[in-house]
Amino acid sequence: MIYRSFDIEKIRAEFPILNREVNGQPLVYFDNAATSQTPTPVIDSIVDYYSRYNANIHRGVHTLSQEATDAYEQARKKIQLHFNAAKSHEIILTSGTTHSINIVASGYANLLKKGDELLVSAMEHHSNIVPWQMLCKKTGAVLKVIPMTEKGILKMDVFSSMLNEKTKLVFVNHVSNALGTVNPVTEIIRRSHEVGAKVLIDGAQASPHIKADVQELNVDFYVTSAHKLCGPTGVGMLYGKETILNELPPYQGGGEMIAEVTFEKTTYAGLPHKFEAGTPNIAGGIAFGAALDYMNGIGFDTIAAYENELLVYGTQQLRMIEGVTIYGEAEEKTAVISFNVNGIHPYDVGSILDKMGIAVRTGHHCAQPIMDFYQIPGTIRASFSFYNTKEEIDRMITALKRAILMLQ
Ligand code: C6P
Repeated sequence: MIYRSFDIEKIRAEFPILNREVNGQPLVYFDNAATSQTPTPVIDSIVDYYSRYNANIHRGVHTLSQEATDAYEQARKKIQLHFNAAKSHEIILTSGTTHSINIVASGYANLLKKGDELLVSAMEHHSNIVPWQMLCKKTGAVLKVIPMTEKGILKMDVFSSMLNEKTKLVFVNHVSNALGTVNPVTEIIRRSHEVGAKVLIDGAQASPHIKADVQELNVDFYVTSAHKLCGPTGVGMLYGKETILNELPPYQGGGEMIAEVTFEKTTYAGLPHKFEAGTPNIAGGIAFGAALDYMNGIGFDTIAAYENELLVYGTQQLRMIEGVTIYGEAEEKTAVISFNVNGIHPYDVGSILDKMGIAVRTGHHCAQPIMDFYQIPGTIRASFSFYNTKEEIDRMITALKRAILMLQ
């Protein structure tokens, strides 16, 4: 099938894992929101690094070290250009979204006081809740929750009424991992800045679908993980405005992050190294850059349009099955469908689908407050990527119908 400028068969051929069978059936991989699959050019970039120029970076004068340093710094540049950061040193390479958020949360430990207010949305991943709770414990600041509607849409009028001169930080995901809702982040950032609050946007679920422009958003911090967008696990980024990152203390001490060390005192390196203690995931960083090249080669507009067709089709097909409830009905959604079938535990459905070669995620998706909101133990989550097809959705629907017959 040819889809506009993109040839789905050619794209699928670039993902070796899509050729495998699971439980005797061709794999249908619908767990892309947990981690995406890896195309050959990204795998090759890792093999190439370990085969030709594996060496530590920023340390050696020898050729291998310089080649590795150049490739790593080139990857940082690619990430900078992709997210349109003003400067490459505003991109801190981390081990992923969770690490990135913890750097910021721990950085504010001495910058907040008792009674300061932090706002978090009702639809956050635990990574964007727990570090702030820990920060509140240390500082006496108070965590307040921006509520959402039954459809999984943030109540923006309530949000506005919560903002005041005590609000210091606001954290919201660009896209909810459990509901697929695309949040109005431009508006959230604008309104937060009016009261002088800084904003961190968790872009982990947006990055595979939406090309965020951090300067246009005027966001203070933007974070993501490479493994959500065809890159490897164990690497991600923290974007922060230079002036704000300069105010935050380092997160960890060690090699790389120093200017000078004596037993009496240490002075720290400038950005980005101040936040990059120790030997990083060098191959991962380089592969992160390769993943962005790969996805930009297809084009984010093309990806989003194709995935939206899958979302619309999958939603229609699921709605035709009696007893299915879909959670997350915002008008603007990425290709994530969270659902349940009357009275059947999501885990049971997920296990039967797996027997038929179909990978979906079941459970609370590290977003327990959302499950509490709907008073459910969890959901079945099918999350699509640009390498999935409508035929695969048909297979899931057929398998789901069989699972329902078996379980009801
Ligand atoms: N969500 C999911 O199945 P890490 O683990 O640090 O790469 O990403 C954490 C994270 C943070 N924010 C959001 C919105 C996320 O979706 C995730 C990861 C996966 O939904 C694994 S729990």
